[in-house]
Amino acid sequence: MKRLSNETLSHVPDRVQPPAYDRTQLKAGIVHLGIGAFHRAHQAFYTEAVLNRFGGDWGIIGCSLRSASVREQLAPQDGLYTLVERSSDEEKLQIIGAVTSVMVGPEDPAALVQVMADPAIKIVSLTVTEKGYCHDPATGDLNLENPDIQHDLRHLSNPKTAIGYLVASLKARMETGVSSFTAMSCDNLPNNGEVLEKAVHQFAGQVSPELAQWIRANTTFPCTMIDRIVPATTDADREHVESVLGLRDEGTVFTEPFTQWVIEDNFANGRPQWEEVGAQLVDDVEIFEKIKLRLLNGAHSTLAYSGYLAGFEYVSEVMSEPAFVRMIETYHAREAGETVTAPEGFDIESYKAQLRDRFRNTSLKHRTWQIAMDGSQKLPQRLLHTVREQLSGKGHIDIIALGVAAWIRYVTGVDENGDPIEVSDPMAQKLREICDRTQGNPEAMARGVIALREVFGTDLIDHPVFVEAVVYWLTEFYRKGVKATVQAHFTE
Ligand code: CS2
Repeated sequence: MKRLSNETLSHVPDRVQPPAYDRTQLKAGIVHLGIGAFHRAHQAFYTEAVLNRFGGDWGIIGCSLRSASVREQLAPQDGLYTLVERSSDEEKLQIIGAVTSVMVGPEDPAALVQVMADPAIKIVSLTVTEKGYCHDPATGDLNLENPDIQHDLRHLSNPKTAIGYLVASLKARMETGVSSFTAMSCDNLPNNGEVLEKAVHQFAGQVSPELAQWIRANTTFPCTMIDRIVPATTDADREHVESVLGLRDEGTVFTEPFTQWVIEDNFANGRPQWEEVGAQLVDDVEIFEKIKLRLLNGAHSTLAYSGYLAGFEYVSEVMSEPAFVRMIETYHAREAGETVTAPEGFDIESYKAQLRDRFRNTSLKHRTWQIAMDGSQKLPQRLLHTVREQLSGKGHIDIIALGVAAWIRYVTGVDENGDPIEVSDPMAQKLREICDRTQGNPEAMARGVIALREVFGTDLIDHPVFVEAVVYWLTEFYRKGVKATVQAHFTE
């Protein structure tokens, strides 16, 4: 079967929307670090819409900082891939042409630094996941003990981390008199621009005061709120696209129709007209980010751990179980709902109902296991900040405590049938050791995990209300199982 490419693009059927601009004229103005499925379904989708409307020089050089798999998918296809938007009863296919090439950092780090230092590059954007910031999630400080950060401080011209690449290329720009780019985080972190800025400044401060000063004066780090559910692509997805296109597309991405992007309008060196194609350019992103992280991601993580343990493979399956839906409705109404105030004109009740509908989308195969990844990096901003706010005002924390207990039960690495769980988390080993040591004693297990300062900070360790609530749920899980516990507590 022929591959999708510039040459075969004209063969795609009419129901598939191709790029509307001349790709041969497309130049790159953006380098994106972390070209996974999420970027291809979100920022590249908005940029494609800008190119479709205005043409221009905002093509994207996509970079992988780890494996070569995306390059292998996209290079033979000249960067083209199919984006499939699926609701429960409809699907829309579009070919995205915004990606001009894909680079693999580890193959030649200096070459990537050089590309990032090119004056044509005006924006470097990132989706490198929470752990890619190499920071301490509880304090937000760059973790100077992180072995990859230590490597980058010693070998700045051949970096490994996103932070190292940013500082190395900004240093090259300073030394050659090239104006700075904008560094734009698109990861699911509160104040993601500030997190990135702090990490870059702390790293640059270790390199030279002059560089740190130059970055402070020239580089901007807008905050963004990004939202679109993008499950990992499956073989069945690729086969489906092949049957529609009559061409093989190894790089296809499936997503939902919903999409939202709120961007702080703080760019050092120009930007595409994303506001013309649906993005919101605003002065302050914080409230949007807080609403999304707490109502969407907090619910997602709670559903993922409890749902996985209850035997559900996909989020839509968890949402077919009424007790789990009631649990999330209660979480939305009370715990997360009580800590967010919607901006003027934002109908938060419809937003919550819409979120639950999005989770119910049966045409997306979103695995609970996928969301369960990296809990140690996600829990602080998704659940624990809410706990702190609620505890300070004696608010509800029950379902958050349930979510934390489900996470602890999950990272034991053994499910309720005694089968292994593949726990993917930078702290997996440490977590496993605590759980193994305290096996059979849910209270000791909960206390042992909550003592992890990197995740829980220092204030929750001895908080009697929080600790007691987590111990309660974990004990229930071991006694009755997760599904029966949720059913017992969230029946009408
Ligand atoms: C999910 C998110 O994998 C996860 O942890 O909660 O990726 C979620 O799908 C997106 O944030 C939706 O915008």
